[in-house]
Amino acid sequence: MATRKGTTVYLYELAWILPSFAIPVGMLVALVVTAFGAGIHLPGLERRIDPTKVAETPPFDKPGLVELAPGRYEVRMTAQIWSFAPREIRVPAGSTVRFWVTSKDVVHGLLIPKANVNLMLLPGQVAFAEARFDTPGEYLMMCHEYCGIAHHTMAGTVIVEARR
Ligand SMILES: [Cu+2]
Repeated sequence: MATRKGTTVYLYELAWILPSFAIPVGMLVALVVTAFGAGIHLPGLERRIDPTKVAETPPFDKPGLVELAPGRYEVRMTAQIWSFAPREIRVPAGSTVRFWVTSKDVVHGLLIPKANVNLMLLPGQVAFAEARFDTPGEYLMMCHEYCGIAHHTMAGTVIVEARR
């Protein structure tokens, strides 16, 4: 009897010990896969500019859309209370757009739900995203980090024009 009881306790113990090892190992694997496989990481020093001099620092001294090649665009964008510059971007359907964005003042966000763009914009930290716009129409860009009293008005548009 004493042996059976002892075995039962051991099995219950094992049922807790195994997950207590498996869960942290699983989390570590997820961390390694996202960091090295998906390239997700914390903001680094290499893309940092002086947040007080964003307006003078290229390419953010001239915010706007630049055509790199046919169908390939780059937008240099700044976020400030409570707007994006440029506020409107026009590209033909089928274009790939590279977004380089930073904030001039407080923490903002850039969310384009229909294009799977989701960036946190820290002052002076240059954020990057690339998106392809195949379907003509208007794509809402909005700030999704609360940035003050008029946060809800901070929005812009990507207009994707049909090719003729
Ligand atoms: Cu905001």
